[in-house]
This record gives sequence, C-alpha cells and structure tokens, in this order.
Amino acid sequence: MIESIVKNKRVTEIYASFVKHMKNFLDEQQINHEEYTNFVKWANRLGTSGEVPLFLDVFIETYVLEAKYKGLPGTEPSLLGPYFVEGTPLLKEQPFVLPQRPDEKGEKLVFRGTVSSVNGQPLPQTRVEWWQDDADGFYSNFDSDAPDYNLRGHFYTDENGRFEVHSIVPVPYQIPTNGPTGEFVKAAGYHPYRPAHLHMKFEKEGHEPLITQVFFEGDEWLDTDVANGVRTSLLTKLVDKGGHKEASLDFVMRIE
Ligand code: MBD
Ligand code: FE
Repeated sequence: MIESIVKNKRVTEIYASFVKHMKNFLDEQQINHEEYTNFVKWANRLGTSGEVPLFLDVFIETYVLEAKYKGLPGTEPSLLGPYFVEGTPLLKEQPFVLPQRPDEKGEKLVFRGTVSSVNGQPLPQTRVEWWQDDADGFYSNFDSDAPDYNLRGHFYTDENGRFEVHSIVPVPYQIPTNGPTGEFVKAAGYHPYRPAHLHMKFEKEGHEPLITQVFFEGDEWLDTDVANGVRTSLLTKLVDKGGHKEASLDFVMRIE
C-alpha cells in the first residue's frame, strides 16, 4: 500500500517533468500532426517487432548513465544493453575458460583484470558476469545458433581481486537493420555498428553493482558507436602474442 503510493508519487513527478520538457521540444520542432501519426505507427511496429529493448538501449541508455553517474569516482559504467541474461554457468577455476563450441571461430583472447574498491583495497570474491558476441558478431541466447550460454559465464575474483579469462576476441556488432530500429538508423543517417566490446557486471557486498564494457584501441567504430557507449577510461590495448591476443583492465567499484 505505502509502496504503491510512493511509486505513484515518483510517476507523477517524472511525468510532470517530462511534459514540461516535451512542450519545449514540441515548440522547438513544431512537429506536425502527420509526423506525430507516423511516429505512432512506427512505435507500434517497434513494439510488435520485439525491438523495444534494443532501441531504448541503443538510443537512450547512455544518457541515463551519463545523467546519474558522470564525474563520480570509480570505473565508469556503460550500457547493459539488450543481451544480458540470467542463469549463466559458474566457472570454477582460474583461468576461467568461457563456454565455447569445439570449433569456436575467432582469435583467442587472454584477459586479465583486477577489481578494487575506490578506497584502494583489492576486492576478493567479487562476482563477475561476462558476456560478449562471437566471431560472426552474434550473441548466444539471441541472434546466434550457438548453444545457450555460449561465451557467457560468471566467476569470482581471487584473494587479490584478480581474474584471468580465456575467450575469443569480440568483433564489432551490427545492430539488426531489417526492423523498425534499422529503419530509424537509416532515416537518421547513422550506421548500425558498435565497436567490439566485452560486457561485464561486478557485484560485491558493500559496493554499488558495476555494469560496464571494455573496448579496444584502434577499433574503427570507437568514435561513432551507434549506441554511444564508449568511455575513454574503458579502452584497452589488444596485444598480439603470436597465436593469441592479450588484454587487461583494472576495475574500481564505488562504496554503497
Ligand atoms: C549491443 O551489443 C549492445 O551492447 C548494446 C548496448 C546495444 C545493442 C547491441
Ligand atoms: Fe553488446
């Protein structure tokens, strides 16, 4: 009862603010009625296509993160995106080898990370969730025909807050172009690519959960990521070790 009153108050407050800003926006753009009805039809196509999470995560989520988390200490958050799933396998031993098909395509990747608190302490036993696309640019459980949970897993950092993962190097991701999201991308004159990235989510008691991504220097889509998820602090180098690549990054979690 009390909870629903509190929630309604938040809805009222947010909606009032939304209307205030929307009025300015409509005034600025002088949207005509035909543009409005075109938008209604497009939004309906978006809903029936199942692309609502995709569209919102590509075009809105980055601004939510910037508004709330910009300038705070610790590793910058980046997009959760539409391809996170629960129930991934627990990887038990270092180096953590991500589930892969026997003939998994792609360059082998060895990734080393450390997790510490903003106070400088290493964070042992931190739960790390990892997900990424495959060498064809597809995510398991979604647009790939790989087994569920391929290139997905979770594990815990060691007593020094360290982890080593063996996987493959992710490739740039092309968001679907054949639906209403692609229609918008094309109409707006954008391209449909995200730079190659690794997704990670860190959880440790007493700390704010950290959802972020790792990007690689030199990727051709860094400056024009369709989803605007790149932060320079999340860039790392892919080092060629002859036969495999290595990369690393240190992650810092904020105290709750
Ligand atoms: C992705 O892989 C992604 O990470 C985001 C945020 C949006 C679309 C596809
Ligand atoms: Fe992604």
